[in-house]
Amino acid sequence: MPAASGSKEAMDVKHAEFMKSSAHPQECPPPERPEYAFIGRSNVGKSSLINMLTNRNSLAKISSTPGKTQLINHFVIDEDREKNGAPASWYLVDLPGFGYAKVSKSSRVKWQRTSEQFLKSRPNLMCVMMLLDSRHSPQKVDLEFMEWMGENQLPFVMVFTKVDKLNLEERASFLPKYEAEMLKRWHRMPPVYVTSAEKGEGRDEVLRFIEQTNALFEAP
Ligand SMILES: Nc1nc2c(ncn2[C@@H]2O[C@H](COP(=O)(O)OP(=O)(O)OP(=O)(O)O)[C@@H](O)[C@H]2O)c(=O)[nH]1
Ligand SMILES: [Mg+2]
Repeated sequence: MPAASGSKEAMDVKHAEFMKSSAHPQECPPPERPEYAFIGRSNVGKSSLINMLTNRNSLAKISSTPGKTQLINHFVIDEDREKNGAPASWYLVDLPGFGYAKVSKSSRVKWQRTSEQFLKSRPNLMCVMMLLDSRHSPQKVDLEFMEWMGENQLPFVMVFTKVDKLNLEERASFLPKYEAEMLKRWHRMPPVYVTSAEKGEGRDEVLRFIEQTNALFEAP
């Protein structure tokens, strides 16, 4: 039987469904599937990336409807899917965007507390997908948040968004620049994915990463 990592063909998403919005980590679905939390500053392109990965036009819109923006939103991907006889479905978690200047300080603090408690409480959290806008130089909030994840031993990968907006020169230089900043704080770079929701770039790579990581999940 081929190993999950042996297939060149990236997994595709057949089915994606909104499951639940939770105000507190305790209200989240039971940790019975591997889980990936998507996080990033407001406007980074999180909804667009989620829609691109799941092939849905407006899946992530649900998360931005008023009232849900401060919540932990669970989507179940490929609920009935199996691979090599084992369940192969997963949870995609859309966490509220952070660093949004227009929200009050108190709701920013609340966001942070909820998201941090959530991330620390999930035994099924396989990886945090840290979204970063490829047009922007490294931002303090992002660097600090990654540092916090490191301190708490939360695995994460960096997902650069909107690369279609870069010209050739920027495209060649944004990653080395970011890397130089990261290496001031880290011994080595986490895995990096370069994406464009507009062009579908990076989709296969991200889905392949998720599929390979799903294979490491041990059900509780
Ligand atoms: N050119 C280009 N534009 C993008 C891409 N991804 C997102 N955008 C645009 O960037 C803006 C923000 O995208 P969203 O997906 O709504 O970002 P978000 O992070 O979900 O934003 P909030 O939910 O408001 O915090 C929109 O105008 C998108 O059309 C991309 O890959 N390429
Ligand atoms: Mg959004």
